Amino acid sequence: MTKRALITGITGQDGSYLAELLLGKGYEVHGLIRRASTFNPSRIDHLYQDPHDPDARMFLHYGDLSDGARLVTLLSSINPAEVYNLAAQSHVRVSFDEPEHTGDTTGIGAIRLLEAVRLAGVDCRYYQASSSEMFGASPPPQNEDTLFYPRSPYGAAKVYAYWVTKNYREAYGLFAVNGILFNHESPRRGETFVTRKITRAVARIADGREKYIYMGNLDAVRDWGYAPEYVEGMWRMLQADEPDDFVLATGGNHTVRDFLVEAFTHAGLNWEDHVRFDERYLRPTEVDALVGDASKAQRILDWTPRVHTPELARIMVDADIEALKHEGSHWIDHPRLPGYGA
Ligand code: NDP
Ligand code: GDR
Repeated sequence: MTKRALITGITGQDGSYLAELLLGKGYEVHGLIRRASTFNPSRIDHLYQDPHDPDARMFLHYGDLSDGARLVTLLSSINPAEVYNLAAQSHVRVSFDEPEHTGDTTGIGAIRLLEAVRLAGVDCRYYQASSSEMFGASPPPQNEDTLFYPRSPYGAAKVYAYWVTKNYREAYGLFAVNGILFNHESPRRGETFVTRKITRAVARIADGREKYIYMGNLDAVRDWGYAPEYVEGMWRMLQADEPDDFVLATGGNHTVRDFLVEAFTHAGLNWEDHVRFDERYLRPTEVDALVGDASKAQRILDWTPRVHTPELARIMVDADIEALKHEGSHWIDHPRLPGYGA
């Protein structure tokens, strides 16, 4: 029988790769999308199927994590075997500007969806997109046993979502898992996250369209992996024998400056000629260093990342240089890396 999955956040970076992965595995995929004055399905355009087509296996539904009643209705009518909660206000810097909205979507949104699963009486497995931002000020390397010490409204909201997911597992026997994912990027990454901001700027500077990029803290250390490999990890968590929580990370240790050097050098540019400081990109409290230890996922899920940060930077620069040739298209995949296992 065809397996049915519901993805919230299907229009985001991860949602688009996950939809692709699940369709490739034969699933029927349902995605939650938000009503906006302009339709924004650019990351999933290539997956679109006319719902009138009898063979269509991807369906989109209007809804919002702030609307609990709608979530109950949708869950009852779709009756999915797997639910992936990827929707969130996901930008850490923005969460300081919109703390209440972030708490409502990123934190309370998770319990609305869990409660909808319970009220609709759906027998499903549930994935919560938890984050390394929950570790915040706890020093690296971080794993599933590391103390949470969030440093932003976003991080605090994700801690709430993490605990209610665990609570629904213990209280109601729901197969609910937390994937604690470290930063993962791709040519589809949102344009205001640091990696994509850099690689887009490199392409535009190399092409003579811009001269400078304005940046915040270059000393922050992150563990940047490749998004298609991470969505494979999400899926594996829901296929496990027992529900549990897993860190996904590469274990790499790179500063924002390292990423700048790699990206600019790859395009034959000297980063110091083009990078300027702007304090507006600093955060009231910063997360200094996130470096993950994914040995549990390696052992239990047989999940191993292959793309490490320097290669990722090069993939993203190449993709942004290519995308600039087709200005107007939002992203272009790198032909060398069709996805996990390729
Ligand atoms: P994106 O920001 O690219 O995508 C977020 C998605 O959530 C979009 O589809 C967005 O819709 C949707 N969304 C936002 N608010 C609502 C709402 N109120 N109701 C319904 N949908 C909403 O995030 P990523 O794909 O990068 O990340 C996916 C998830 O994983 C997020 O929860 C993020 O916090 C988490 N995460 C991400 C990591 C990363 O490095 N990428 C690491 C760890 C965790 P729209 O397109 O309409 O804005
Ligand atoms: P992060 O990602 O906060 O780790 O959250 P982001 O790319 O925004 O920042 C990474 C680091 O770069 C520093 N930085 C800048 N960041 C941005 N965005 N813009 C700048 O100009 C800039 N200059 C320096 C930041 O201070 C920070 O230290 C991401 C999101 O995807 C979350 O949803 C997810 O949970 C975590 O990764 C894991």
